[in-house]
Amino acid sequence: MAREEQRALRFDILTLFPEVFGPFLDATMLGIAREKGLAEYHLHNIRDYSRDKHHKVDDRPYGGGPGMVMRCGPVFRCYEAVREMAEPAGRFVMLTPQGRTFDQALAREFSRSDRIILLCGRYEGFDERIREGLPVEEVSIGDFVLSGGEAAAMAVVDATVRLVPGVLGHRDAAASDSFADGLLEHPQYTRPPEFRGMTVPQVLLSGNHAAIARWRRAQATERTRRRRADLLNTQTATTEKNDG
Ligand code: 6GU
Repeated sequence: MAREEQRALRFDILTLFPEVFGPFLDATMLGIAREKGLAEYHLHNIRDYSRDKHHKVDDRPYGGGPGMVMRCGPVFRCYEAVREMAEPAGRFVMLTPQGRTFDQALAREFSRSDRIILLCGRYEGFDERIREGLPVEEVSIGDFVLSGGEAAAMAVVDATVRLVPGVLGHRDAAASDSFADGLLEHPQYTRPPEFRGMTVPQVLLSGNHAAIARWRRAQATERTRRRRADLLNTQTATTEKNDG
């Protein structure tokens, strides 16, 4: 399970648009994670697994209605071929607005696994037998509709890889993130100390580390209470569960 010897976290991305991932995976943190040997990204074009003479991967829905539905054949064959390319099986995640909402806790879980296979859909949806016949976990990135799973897959890969130990430069950078402790992040400032009449809170310039820590905690709590009171309630619920 754990990557004791720091084996790379392997992503396999099943998509009709592999070309849209290139620059995203090459640039910045994700590219650095790959260079450090901490993550691998393998792109697979579902269309390559179509046996149709026109490489069709979608068709009209039985019963009528608008839009097109992703066909079973190409998705099953693509998954099965990719599954056999490496061990272990890992987790197989279907990106769909019907899934469980992705959050920091799930990102942390994913970052501890060895392998994640991501299935991106297009069109109006997947033939239901893909859900029935393959071991999918359905994941959504929020209550809105994207025209395809690719942008959602990028969000999942980014949120996951930055939690893999060794990816971020500063050892504690991920620990101080919004959501890491169930709170939004406190306000941050950098030079100059005054900009267009706006100043930096005096405590941050004081060098008093205990006072700074108290100020940040209070700011994070207040900001969370005002903007996302639901997060505070969740934290209380978790504490209560752990206590009893
Ligand atoms: Cl994972 N896919 C699509 N198509 N739309 C979404 C989504 C996923 N998450 C939120 N909206």
